[in-house]
Amino acid sequence: MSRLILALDVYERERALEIACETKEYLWAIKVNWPLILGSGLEIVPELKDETGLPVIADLKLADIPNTNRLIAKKVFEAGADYIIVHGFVGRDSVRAVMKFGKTIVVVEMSHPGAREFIQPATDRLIEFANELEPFGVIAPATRPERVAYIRSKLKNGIKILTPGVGAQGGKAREVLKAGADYIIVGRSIYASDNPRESARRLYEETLGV
Ligand code: NUP
Repeated sequence: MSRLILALDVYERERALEIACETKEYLWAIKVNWPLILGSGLEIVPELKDETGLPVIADLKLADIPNTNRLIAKKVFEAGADYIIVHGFVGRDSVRAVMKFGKTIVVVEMSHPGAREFIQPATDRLIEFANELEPFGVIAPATRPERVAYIRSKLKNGIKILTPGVGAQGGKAREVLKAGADYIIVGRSIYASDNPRESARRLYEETLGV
Protein backbone atom coordinates (compact mmCIF):
# COMPACT_ATOMS: atom_id res chain seq x y z
CA MET A 1 0.00 0.00 0.00
CA SER A 2 1.16 3.52 -0.74
CA ARG A 3 2.49 5.71 2.06
CA LEU A 4 2.19 8.90 0.02
CA ILE A 5 -0.40 11.61 0.75
CA LEU A 6 -0.92 14.35 -1.82
CA ALA A 7 -1.32 17.86 -0.36
CA LEU A 8 -3.59 19.33 -3.00
CA ASP A 9 -3.03 23.03 -2.34
CA VAL A 10 -4.40 24.51 -5.56
CA TYR A 11 -7.43 26.81 -5.75
CA GLU A 12 -9.25 25.59 -8.84
CA ARG A 13 -11.62 22.65 -8.83
CA GLU A 14 -10.75 21.49 -12.37
CA ARG A 15 -7.02 21.59 -11.72
CA ALA A 16 -7.45 19.80 -8.41
CA LEU A 17 -9.49 17.00 -9.97
CA GLU A 18 -7.06 16.71 -12.87
CA ILE A 19 -3.99 16.35 -10.60
CA ALA A 20 -5.84 13.98 -8.26
CA CYS A 21 -6.83 11.69 -11.14
CA GLU A 22 -3.36 11.76 -12.72
CA THR A 23 -1.66 10.76 -9.47
CA LYS A 24 -4.23 8.60 -7.67
CA GLU A 25 -2.65 5.25 -8.34
CA TYR A 26 0.44 6.28 -6.35
CA LEU A 27 -1.40 7.73 -3.34
CA TRP A 28 -2.76 6.50 -0.04
CA ALA A 29 -4.92 9.60 0.47
CA ILE A 30 -5.52 13.18 -0.64
CA LYS A 31 -5.19 16.05 1.80
CA VAL A 32 -7.21 19.20 1.23
CA ASN A 33 -6.39 22.44 2.99
CA TRP A 34 -7.87 25.95 3.14
CA PRO A 35 -6.59 27.04 -0.32
CA LEU A 36 -8.64 24.38 -2.11
CA ILE A 37 -11.67 24.63 0.17
CA LEU A 38 -11.72 28.43 -0.15
CA GLY A 39 -11.14 28.23 -3.89
CA SER A 40 -13.57 25.44 -4.76
CA GLY A 41 -15.91 24.99 -1.80
CA LEU A 42 -16.39 22.04 0.50
CA GLU A 43 -18.12 20.13 -2.36
CA ILE A 44 -14.62 19.39 -3.61
CA VAL A 45 -14.39 16.73 -0.87
CA PRO A 46 -17.11 14.38 -2.22
CA GLU A 47 -15.99 15.13 -5.79
CA LEU A 48 -12.43 14.06 -5.05
CA LYS A 49 -13.68 10.92 -3.36
CA ASP A 50 -15.96 10.04 -6.27
CA GLU A 51 -13.29 10.69 -8.89
CA THR A 52 -10.41 8.91 -7.16
CA GLY A 53 -11.92 6.47 -4.66
CA LEU A 54 -9.28 7.64 -2.15
CA PRO A 55 -9.75 8.82 1.44
CA VAL A 56 -9.72 12.58 1.96
CA ILE A 57 -7.99 14.30 4.88
CA ALA A 58 -9.30 17.77 5.75
CA ASP A 59 -6.29 19.76 6.96
CA LEU A 60 -8.14 22.58 8.69
CA LYS A 61 -5.88 22.60 11.76
CA LEU A 62 -8.87 23.40 13.91
CA ALA A 63 -7.90 25.48 16.93
CA ASP A 64 -11.08 26.83 18.45
CA ILE A 65 -13.37 26.43 21.42
CA PRO A 66 -15.16 23.07 21.62
CA ASN A 67 -18.46 24.36 20.24
CA THR A 68 -16.93 25.99 17.16
CA ASN A 69 -14.63 23.01 16.54
CA ARG A 70 -17.72 20.80 16.78
CA LEU A 71 -19.74 22.91 14.32
CA ILE A 72 -16.91 22.85 11.78
CA ALA A 73 -16.07 19.15 12.20
CA LYS A 74 -19.71 18.16 11.75
CA LYS A 75 -19.89 19.92 8.36
CA VAL A 76 -16.58 18.55 7.17
CA PHE A 77 -17.39 14.93 8.04
CA GLU A 78 -20.91 15.31 6.59
CA ALA A 79 -19.26 16.40 3.34
CA GLY A 80 -17.46 13.05 3.32
CA ALA A 81 -14.01 13.79 4.74
CA ASP A 82 -12.44 10.68 6.24
CA TYR A 83 -9.96 12.40 8.55
CA ILE A 84 -9.56 15.87 10.03
CA ILE A 85 -6.45 17.61 11.34
CA VAL A 86 -6.70 19.59 14.58
CA HIS A 87 -4.35 21.51 16.84
CA GLY A 88 -3.82 19.97 20.24
CA PHE A 89 -2.67 23.10 22.08
CA VAL A 90 -6.25 24.34 22.45
CA GLY A 91 -6.86 21.55 24.97
CA ARG A 92 -8.65 18.25 25.56
CA ASP A 93 -12.19 19.59 25.37
CA SER A 94 -11.64 21.18 21.94
CA VAL A 95 -10.01 18.05 20.51
CA ARG A 96 -12.57 15.67 22.05
CA ALA A 97 -15.35 17.73 20.48
CA VAL A 98 -13.89 16.86 17.06
CA MET A 99 -13.04 13.22 17.79
CA LYS A 100 -16.74 12.49 18.39
CA PHE A 101 -17.39 13.03 14.68
CA GLY A 102 -14.64 11.01 13.07
CA LYS A 103 -11.00 10.07 12.71
CA THR A 104 -8.75 12.81 13.99
CA ILE A 105 -5.10 13.72 13.48
CA VAL A 106 -3.45 15.97 16.08
CA VAL A 107 -0.53 18.30 15.34
CA VAL A 108 2.30 17.57 17.79
CA GLU A 109 5.03 19.45 15.91
CA MET A 110 5.06 21.45 12.67
CA SER A 111 7.55 21.39 9.82
CA HIS A 112 8.40 25.08 9.31
CA PRO A 113 11.27 26.91 11.09
CA GLY A 114 8.85 28.92 13.25
CA ALA A 115 7.59 25.70 14.82
CA ARG A 116 10.63 25.89 17.10
CA GLU A 117 9.23 29.02 18.78
CA PHE A 118 6.05 27.77 20.43
CA ILE A 119 5.08 24.31 19.20
CA GLN A 120 8.32 22.38 19.69
CA PRO A 121 8.57 23.38 23.37
CA ALA A 122 5.08 21.89 23.83
CA THR A 123 5.69 18.69 21.82
CA ASP A 124 6.30 16.44 24.84
CA ARG A 125 2.99 17.47 26.36
CA LEU A 126 1.22 17.12 23.01
CA ILE A 127 2.57 13.57 22.70
CA GLU A 128 1.29 12.69 26.20
CA PHE A 129 -2.01 14.20 25.21
CA ALA A 130 -2.15 12.09 22.03
CA ASN A 131 -1.28 8.96 24.03
CA GLU A 132 -4.20 9.69 26.32
CA LEU A 133 -6.76 10.52 23.59
CA GLU A 134 -5.53 7.95 21.05
CA PRO A 135 -6.38 9.77 17.82
CA PHE A 136 -5.87 8.09 14.45
CA GLY A 137 -2.57 9.90 14.06
CA VAL A 138 -0.30 12.86 14.70
CA ILE A 139 1.47 15.38 12.47
CA ALA A 140 5.26 15.54 12.84
CA PRO A 141 7.94 17.34 10.77
CA ALA A 142 9.57 15.57 7.81
CA THR A 143 12.04 18.46 7.92
CA ARG A 144 13.43 17.08 11.24
CA PRO A 145 13.72 13.29 11.00
CA GLU A 146 15.43 13.20 14.41
CA ARG A 147 12.28 14.71 15.91
CA VAL A 148 10.15 12.12 14.11
CA ALA A 149 12.31 9.37 15.66
CA TYR A 150 11.89 11.01 19.08
CA ILE A 151 8.13 11.33 18.66
CA ARG A 152 7.91 7.69 17.52
CA SER A 153 9.82 6.59 20.62
CA LYS A 154 7.32 8.33 22.92
CA LEU A 155 4.10 7.68 21.02
CA LYS A 156 1.84 4.71 21.76
CA ASN A 157 1.96 1.91 19.20
CA GLY A 158 -0.86 2.13 16.72
CA ILE A 159 -1.01 5.93 16.52
CA LYS A 160 0.13 6.84 13.02
CA ILE A 161 2.71 9.53 12.23
CA LEU A 162 1.99 11.68 9.17
CA THR A 163 4.84 13.92 8.07
CA PRO A 164 4.60 17.01 5.85
CA GLY A 165 7.72 18.81 4.70
CA VAL A 166 9.12 16.42 2.08
CA GLY A 167 10.44 18.12 -1.07
CA ALA A 168 9.73 21.86 -1.18
CA GLN A 169 10.47 22.28 2.55
CA GLY A 170 13.64 20.19 2.35
CA GLY A 171 12.62 16.87 3.94
CA LYS A 172 13.64 13.56 2.35
CA ALA A 173 11.10 10.79 1.90
CA ARG A 174 13.23 7.76 2.77
CA GLU A 175 14.94 9.46 5.67
CA VAL A 176 11.71 10.38 7.43
CA LEU A 177 10.12 6.98 6.80
CA LYS A 178 13.23 5.32 8.26
CA ALA A 179 12.89 7.61 11.27
CA GLY A 180 9.46 6.14 11.96
CA ALA A 181 6.90 8.04 9.88
CA ASP A 182 3.99 6.01 8.55
CA TYR A 183 3.07 8.43 5.76
CA ILE A 184 4.68 11.34 3.94
CA ILE A 185 2.63 14.36 2.88
CA VAL A 186 3.81 16.07 -0.31
CA GLY A 187 2.36 19.13 -2.00
CA ARG A 188 4.41 21.42 -4.25
CA SER A 189 6.90 18.76 -5.35
CA ILE A 190 3.95 17.04 -7.00
CA TYR A 191 1.27 19.59 -7.91
CA ALA A 192 3.67 22.35 -8.99
CA SER A 193 5.99 20.07 -10.96
CA ASP A 194 5.95 19.84 -14.77
CA ASN A 195 4.59 16.31 -14.57
CA PRO A 196 2.61 15.62 -11.38
CA ARG A 197 2.01 11.98 -12.30
CA GLU A 198 5.70 11.31 -12.84
CA SER A 199 6.66 13.15 -9.62
CA ALA A 200 4.12 11.13 -7.64
CA ARG A 201 5.36 7.90 -9.22
CA ARG A 202 8.97 8.70 -8.31
CA LEU A 203 8.08 9.49 -4.71
CA TYR A 204 5.95 6.37 -4.47
CA GLU A 205 8.83 4.24 -5.71
CA GLU A 206 11.22 5.92 -3.26
CA THR A 207 8.96 4.85 -0.40
CA LEU A 208 8.79 1.20 -1.41
CA GLY A 209 10.76 -1.18 0.74
CA VAL A 210 11.77 1.39 3.38
O1 NUP B 1 3.57 21.12 10.08
C1 NUP B 1 2.94 21.11 9.05
N1 NUP B 1 3.55 21.42 7.88
C2 NUP B 1 2.89 21.44 6.67
O2 NUP B 1 3.53 21.73 5.65
C3 NUP B 1 1.57 20.77 9.02
C4 NUP B 1 0.89 20.76 7.79
N2 NUP B 1 -0.39 20.38 7.78
N3 NUP B 1 1.56 21.11 6.64
C5 NUP B 1 0.80 21.10 5.36
O3 NUP B 1 1.36 20.12 4.50
C6 NUP B 1 0.87 22.41 4.59
O4 NUP B 1 -0.16 23.28 4.99
C7 NUP B 1 0.69 21.92 3.16
O5 NUP B 1 -0.69 21.67 2.91
C8 NUP B 1 1.42 20.59 3.15
C9 NUP B 1 2.87 20.65 2.70
O6 NUP B 1 2.95 21.16 1.40
P1 NUP B 1 4.35 21.29 0.59
O7 NUP B 1 5.30 22.03 1.46
O8 NUP B 1 4.80 19.89 0.30
O9 NUP B 1 3.94 22.04 -0.63
